[in-house]
Amino acid sequence: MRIDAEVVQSHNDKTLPDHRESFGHLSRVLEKKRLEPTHLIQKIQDFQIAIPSWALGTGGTRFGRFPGGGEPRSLEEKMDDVGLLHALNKASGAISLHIPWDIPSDVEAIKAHAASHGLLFDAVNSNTFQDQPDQLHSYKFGSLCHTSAAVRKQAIDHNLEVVRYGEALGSKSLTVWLADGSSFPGQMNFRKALQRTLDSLRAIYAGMPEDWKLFVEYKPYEPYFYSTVIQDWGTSHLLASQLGERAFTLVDLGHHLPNTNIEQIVATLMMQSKLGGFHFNDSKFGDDDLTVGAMKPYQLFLIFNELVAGMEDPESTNPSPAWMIDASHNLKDPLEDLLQSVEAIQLAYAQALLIDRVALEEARERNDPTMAQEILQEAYRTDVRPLIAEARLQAGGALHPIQVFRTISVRKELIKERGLKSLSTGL
Ligand SMILES: [Mn+2]
Repeated sequence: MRIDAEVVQSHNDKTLPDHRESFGHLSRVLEKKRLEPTHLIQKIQDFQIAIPSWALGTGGTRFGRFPGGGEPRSLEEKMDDVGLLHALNKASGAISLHIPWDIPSDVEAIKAHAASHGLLFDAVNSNTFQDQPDQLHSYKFGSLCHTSAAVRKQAIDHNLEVVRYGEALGSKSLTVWLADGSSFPGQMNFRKALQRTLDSLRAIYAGMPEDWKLFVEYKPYEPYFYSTVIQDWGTSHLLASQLGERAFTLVDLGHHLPNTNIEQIVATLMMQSKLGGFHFNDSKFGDDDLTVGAMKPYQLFLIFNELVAGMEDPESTNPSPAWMIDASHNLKDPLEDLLQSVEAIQLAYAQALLIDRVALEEARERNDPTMAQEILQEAYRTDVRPLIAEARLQAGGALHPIQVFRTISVRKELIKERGLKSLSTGL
């Protein structure tokens, strides 16, 4: 299924007068703050967020999975789904693949298919947290950290194979998330496990093309419950620093213990030019992988405050981070959830662009916490939804993506095409 531009246009026409009114009002508010709407719209349009191939089907919990029907059955159909999102929001112009779930059988055909949707290939992801049916050695007790050199070699070779697939498709980075860890005190030699992980990552890093980046993800617990080899941003940063200048830390919003100050981590990593990528989601308790902005939109704004500060710093040498969603959808339609997530990211980004940074810095220098809070909340409490809608409208997207998605019955069409029982590969 594809959504024609004319269909989007005709839906936009119905709500255009209301939109014009609210955007006109917001434009006047912004201009009073000496902010140029056209400039903001350009920035919002340039901000593309990659959709992970594993989030297009219904995710599960460890207790069950309740598929909603019409899930993509192949890599082509996964790209079709991202194409649907991009046709509606014009902000999902990239897909992040996971190997072995997304091995391209015909590279040229896959590339042409992506191009027909206007999609690029973002970071590729390896998988050493599960055993595949044809696999010689098991990852039950770890992959890159394993005590056995043969297991480590298998995991390294898998990562290099993922790089080769990514290279063929035009991807420029590899994200490594390791489940490696232990569930019982005494089970693992922490020092040896970390050293072996570093050595394995060195072999992967050495096998990447020269223009590739390596993103090292971290997570404090799960699937193991006592220790994780790359447990936090400090460990990830340590590994990335020892690997070299094309290795970076990747921040996943769900990979922190409760109440962690993630915005401070972002600031520190950008200061060190080591923030490589971002996995957006939201959480209440742990790695809940909920819709972005569903739980803690103010935290998301504060994170974007640091991201924008880092990106706008003329002295910063941090490369532009790779933006990705990493979520799992158990209750909602995955595509609707992704539309909501992308919009939440755009809203937080736009609000962070409104912050009066000169005044904020002055307030900080004179130790004025009241005014610093006023400045941040002035930006946060501005309703920028018409601005995001206008950015979509000008790019040829929908004023109200979810409304269009429902009105033209996208899910029903997908079920008709793919069947009610179709299951997507992925988490
Ligand atoms: Mn992640």
